[in-house]
Amino acid sequence: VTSTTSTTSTADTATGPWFPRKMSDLDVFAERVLSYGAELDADHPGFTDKAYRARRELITKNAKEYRTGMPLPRVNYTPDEVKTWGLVYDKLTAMYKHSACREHRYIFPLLEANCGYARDNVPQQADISRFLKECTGFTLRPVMGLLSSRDFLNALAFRVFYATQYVRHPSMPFYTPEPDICHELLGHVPLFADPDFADFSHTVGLASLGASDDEVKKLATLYWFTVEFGLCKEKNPDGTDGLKAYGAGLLSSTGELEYALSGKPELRPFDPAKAAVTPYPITEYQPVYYVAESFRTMKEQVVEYAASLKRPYAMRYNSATEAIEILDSK
Ligand code: NLE
Ligand code: FE2
Repeated sequence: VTSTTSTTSTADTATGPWFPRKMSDLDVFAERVLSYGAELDADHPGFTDKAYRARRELITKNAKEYRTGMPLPRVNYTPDEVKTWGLVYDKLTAMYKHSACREHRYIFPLLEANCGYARDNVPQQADISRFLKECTGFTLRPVMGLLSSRDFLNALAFRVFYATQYVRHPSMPFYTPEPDICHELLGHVPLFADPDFADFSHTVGLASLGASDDEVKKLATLYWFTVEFGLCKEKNPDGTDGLKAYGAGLLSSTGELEYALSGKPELRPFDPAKAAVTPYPITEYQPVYYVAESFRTMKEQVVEYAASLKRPYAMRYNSATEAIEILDSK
């Protein structure tokens, strides 16, 4: 049986937790932000900065009010915000040459050519989303701050990536514990233009639909050690073994990118079952990084792991109707 009817309700279904069935079901996520939303947490560097807080509130209001089908909100960044972006941009783009994985290095110049990526311009979600849609079918949506792991992963099943639009506090340009536009645009966006990475993210998203809390936690942890903080081996041009970053949390932090590749932190060979249950801190450099044999093998390992999770029925995403179809329900 294939069925695409659904209602927007947050009640659990008979077979497990509720999950979005059509694109507009994502609209309920807009106001369900965990922390760093309109109200900053007390340990945030901008907590006592009144002007920064007011600015954040203005930018996150767009996300709060965004609904499926609306044009993506454009933000007029202030000269100070552009300055912070430029500082991060200059330092990171210089490091990417020797630290970023091949896929990231390949796509970055295309973003400069097509999406307004430049040291003196903060690119707009609308332009990037249009570009990604053409490359891999992924689109962006604005978000106020951190979503729950379930909501965030569920959206990936719709080939939707939630991205913040505000700029990090100017007092901490080279490491921030929370996502900001530098993290999303410099760290995540390049890989969403890569077809293999897009399919991989989509698979993780599908696996999260209706999954148990325990499974969602494992998938989110796996996501953390790969998409956010993953390292992979890559041959250097001279044939020797090299180590590169593909995790967005590293590719958006000059401080942690350097640290991760410095030989100081513990490196473990990537194993999805192990990574999925490894505890991690969120407000400091990671004590442990998992190293994949290659970007491609990481993808294959995670897809295999996701397939091993037992589901009550098979699901697929229909990109024409932008809905999840349930197949062979038992
Ligand atoms: N630490 C990252 C940065 O400074 O860009 C952000 C990580 C968000 C999970
Ligand atoms: Fe992220």
